[in-house]
Amino acid sequence: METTLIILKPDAVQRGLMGRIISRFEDKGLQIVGCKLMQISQQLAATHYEAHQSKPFYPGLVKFMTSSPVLVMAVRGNGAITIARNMMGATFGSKANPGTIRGDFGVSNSFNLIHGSDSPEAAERELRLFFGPGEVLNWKRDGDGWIYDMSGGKAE
Ligand code: 3AN
Repeated sequence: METTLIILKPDAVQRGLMGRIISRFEDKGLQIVGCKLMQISQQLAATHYEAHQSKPFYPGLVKFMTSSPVLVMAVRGNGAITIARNMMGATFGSKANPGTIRGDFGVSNSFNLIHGSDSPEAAERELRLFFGPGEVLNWKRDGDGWIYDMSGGKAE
């Protein structure tokens, strides 16, 4: 099972889209194993986006991400990183396909509603940045036997 970091950005929270976006992940069969509303500090934004520090959009990105609360989630499932990225859609709302979160809920390129880790290494790093010890719960979901085929001894 993979766990990925999802951030519902300030525009998603301010526009009242949290419930609808969370529902998409639950409807898909992914499991929420961590969730909290928080205000991202300048320092956390700088660390999270350090790979983008030299990009022209970086100052605006940090200003946006620290401007208002975000909802951070740890989301788990088989192939959760790729599944979540596909559900999010292309980076820019104007380009994202219908049926994706960015494609259905936004038109802006800078205010693009959601972040999702893009690799297992990024997920591990980002989960550690945003969640402290004990904040990601390994809870048993009773419906898993109907979400995954467990007949071979592992989740398929
Ligand atoms: P994604 O979130 O789709 O993985 P990345 O990792 O390429 O996109 O970029 C990180 C974040 O930086 C994006 N979520 C987006 O908010 C912002 N960003 C990327 N490119 C631009 C751009 N050209 N103009 C404004 N913001 C951008």
